[in-house]
Amino acid sequence: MAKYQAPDFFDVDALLSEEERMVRDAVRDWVSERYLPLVEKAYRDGYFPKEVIGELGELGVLGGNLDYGDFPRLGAVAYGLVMQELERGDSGLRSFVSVQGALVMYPIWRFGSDEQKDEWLPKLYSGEAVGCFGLTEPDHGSDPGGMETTAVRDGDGFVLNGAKMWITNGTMSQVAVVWAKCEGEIHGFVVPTDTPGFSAPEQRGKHSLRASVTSELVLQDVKLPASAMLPKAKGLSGPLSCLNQARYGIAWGVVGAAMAVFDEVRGYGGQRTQFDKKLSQFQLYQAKLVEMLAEITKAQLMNLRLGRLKEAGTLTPIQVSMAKRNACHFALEIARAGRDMLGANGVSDEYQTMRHMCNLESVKTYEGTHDIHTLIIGREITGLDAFA
Ligand code: TGC
Ligand code: FAD
Repeated sequence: MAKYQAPDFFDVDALLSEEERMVRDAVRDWVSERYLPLVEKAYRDGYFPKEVIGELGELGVLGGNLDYGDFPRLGAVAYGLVMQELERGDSGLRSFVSVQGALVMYPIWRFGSDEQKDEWLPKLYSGEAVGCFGLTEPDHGSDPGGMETTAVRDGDGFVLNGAKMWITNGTMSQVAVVWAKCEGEIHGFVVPTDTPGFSAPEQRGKHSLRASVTSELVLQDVKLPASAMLPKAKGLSGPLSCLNQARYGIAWGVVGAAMAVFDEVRGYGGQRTQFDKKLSQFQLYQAKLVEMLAEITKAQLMNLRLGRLKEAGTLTPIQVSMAKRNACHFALEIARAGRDMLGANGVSDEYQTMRHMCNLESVKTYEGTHDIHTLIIGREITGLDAFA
């Protein structure tokens, strides 16, 4: 495979600190050397290559953005660059890290008790334990506020009943953060997955994110002590705050996938000859490359600004919605165009573009679909709530 040449048309590199570049380059090299040789087989056979989990811990990317204990903390831009590089490998890899850090460690860190933090954060940070986040249900995806999973008080503890669906990492997790209604109010629960009554059957048959584990969570009379509830989360804003963190990572991540596609088709056009000319010499081929690079460049700049706002503590959820929506839309458009530009080779798994394209269909859907983010931003612009 030719060496990866990351597109950086506006020299965004020059706007990064030396430390940010070092973190990015370390993950970039790890993805090239360690992960890319594994991913096509994993994708074809439909599994997550678990052997990388401990290495991700050693790289410091699992919850690396959290200010906890002696974790060496990554700034928001460095964290975003890590997501970009991981998703250059595969959206399933970035998903694993997003869920672990933004959707499992973050709620425990932000809403958990000291005991919950001490029990789970170090193990999740190192990769010794894997976690999942159960919000979506079979009948409640875009509308999580309608969830039907219940937590009923039982003596000093709770009994959980219900079902979650499309849960990343579910089957391979040791801990699940499960959202349920208790006396009509949404609360989060830290559920060890060996608790009797809890099971997480894997959902097979995906055309997308095949190198990622996706599962149902089934909760049948799952008895938990009072200490399992996240004490500081109450209402839908609890899980939605976690989504802000994960959506931030996605906005960066999908640009990595788009950058990988651009690199592949730029290289291909310079090699492949038709009508006695390189494909790259045809105006239509060039126009497609230009569209790709323009959207990648805009998204890189948007992400950098997003990250600096996050570091300043002024980033709003609406800004995250705009970045997630825009980046996913254009990354998918770029991958679809790239697939076409590779001709028949574009459907072969000797090229990575179609894998990215198929993955991005999921990424556009999860963490709030394109439509849902449109309506979130529309509500902000107009003051009128399309969900009410
Ligand atoms: P709404 O009335 O808008 O809000 C209810 C309460 O929540 C507050 N809130 C937020 N808080 C923090 N961050 C946000 N982004 C927030 N958005 C809203 C809001 O202020 C209110 O608070 P309070 O105190 O007044 O109660 O509620 P709604 O029911 O109308 O919500 C609509 C909507 C569309 C915003 C929301 O439900 C939504 O975002 N839906 C999309 C669902 C989604 O994104 N699910 C993702 C599941 S996890 C996942 O996909 C993981 S994939 C990971 C991987 O593999 O990488
Ligand atoms: P629906 O909500 O049924 O939407 C279907 C269509 O209707 C979409 O096009 C949507 O935009 C549109 N629509 C819905 N409401 C409106 C409206 N008001 N106005 C206009 N259009 C609307 N969830 C988790 O909790 N944890 C996870 O780890 C997780 N991982 C996932 C991994 C994968 C691979 C996938 C595919 C999903 C994952 N999800 C996870 C679930 C994901 O968050 C949901 O699929 C997503 O929120 C959309 O919900 P839905 O699939 O029920 O679609």
